[in-house]
Amino acid sequence: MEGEIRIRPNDPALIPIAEKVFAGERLTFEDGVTLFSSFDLLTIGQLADEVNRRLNGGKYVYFNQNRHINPTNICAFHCNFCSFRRDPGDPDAYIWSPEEIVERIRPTVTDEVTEFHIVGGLHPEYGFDYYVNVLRALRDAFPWVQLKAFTAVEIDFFSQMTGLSHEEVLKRLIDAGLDTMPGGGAEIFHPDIRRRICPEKADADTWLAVHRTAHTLGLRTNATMLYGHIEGIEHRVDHLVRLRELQDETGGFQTFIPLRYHPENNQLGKRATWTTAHDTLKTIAVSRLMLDNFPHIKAYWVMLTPPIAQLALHFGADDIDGTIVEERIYHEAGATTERQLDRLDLIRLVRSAGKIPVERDSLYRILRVYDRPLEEIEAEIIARRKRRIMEQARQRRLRAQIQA
Ligand code: V47
Repeated sequence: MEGEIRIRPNDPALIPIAEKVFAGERLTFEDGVTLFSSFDLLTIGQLADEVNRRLNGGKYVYFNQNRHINPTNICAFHCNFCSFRRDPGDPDAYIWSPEEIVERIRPTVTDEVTEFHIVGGLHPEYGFDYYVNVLRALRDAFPWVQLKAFTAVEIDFFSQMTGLSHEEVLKRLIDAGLDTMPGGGAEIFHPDIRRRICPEKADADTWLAVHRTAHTLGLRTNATMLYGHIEGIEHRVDHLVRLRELQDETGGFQTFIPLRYHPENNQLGKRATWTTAHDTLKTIAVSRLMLDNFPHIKAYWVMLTPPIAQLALHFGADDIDGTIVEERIYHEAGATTERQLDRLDLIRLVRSAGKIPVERDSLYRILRVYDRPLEEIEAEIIARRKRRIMEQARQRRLRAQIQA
């Protein structure tokens, strides 16, 4: 029966919200505040799981074979939550040329990798051409890989650097190979918090305007929220509502990724600490409930840790991101997770959470569904890996023979 409550909340404040969820009604700002204020985590999780079932079937979990690339850590801005940025001249500051990037990553890019995730510092002196050339070099060297590159903050920086409009910057990047945009740089939209954690960064209206323009040009993009530092519940809900409004307008967002604040080696860490697993699961679930028009919610395993990412799959998330390879931003800020997982690790992680892994590309086109017995999948992937290693060895022998 429509509107019937099929669960029994322990927190009575959640009863009207549960009614709305089962009736398929949109939740309000006040509902969001009530959800974040409640400690009835299991009810909130069940409601989010119900919405995920409705939107995504509930049985399947997406992942991809991707590779993160951070072309430079030199950054003109000084966001106080960032442990990754460096000033020019710092001993461990770096900037890789487009050719260097291609050579660095070549050994890890198999024909199964489908996405490069490219974000980095806003270099004060390298021009826009450098960033365009990074995309061109990657597109030329690995034409089968989709390029998910540059946050709205980077797009706005390129626009300021060149005097070009956001639209023109995006068009030039699309021409160089840009396929989709990541969701970074959103942090917390509310000005009371934004000016305290990233005063130099594009403001909320600008971040949203860049995504609106990208959607108008046909790009699909993601969105994030940096939570668990000095923001309050109202700031989180305000953030989610603003994203929902833009999605109503354009429909261009694919995935929302709540980013758990990591407090090590950054200024903000003097005032904020690690948030709890309870808060993380609640944030995933409330995001699923508030963002009723977002197709996917991502439990970014490198940030949550694999065990919490597994739990998140029962709290509304339907994506765990990908193989990553060489994560830097979170490891500078205290992440203790692996820097990468291979395809088999991700499949095992999803299967042992009772879900079916689905390998996707950047646009959520389905490439493979791993629903056969796990032993069969393991045997096939291991055999494929052996064949690849043997072929690489054969190539090395032949090259040596020719050069001798
Ligand atoms: O915008 C920086 C965040 C973001 C810290 O679109 C931090 O699929 C926590 O946006 N603690 C970049 N977070 C990463 C990002 C992302 C990640 C995974 C997938 C996708 C996607 C996007 O990282 C930044 C900032 O919000 N960040 N420092 C920190 N100390």
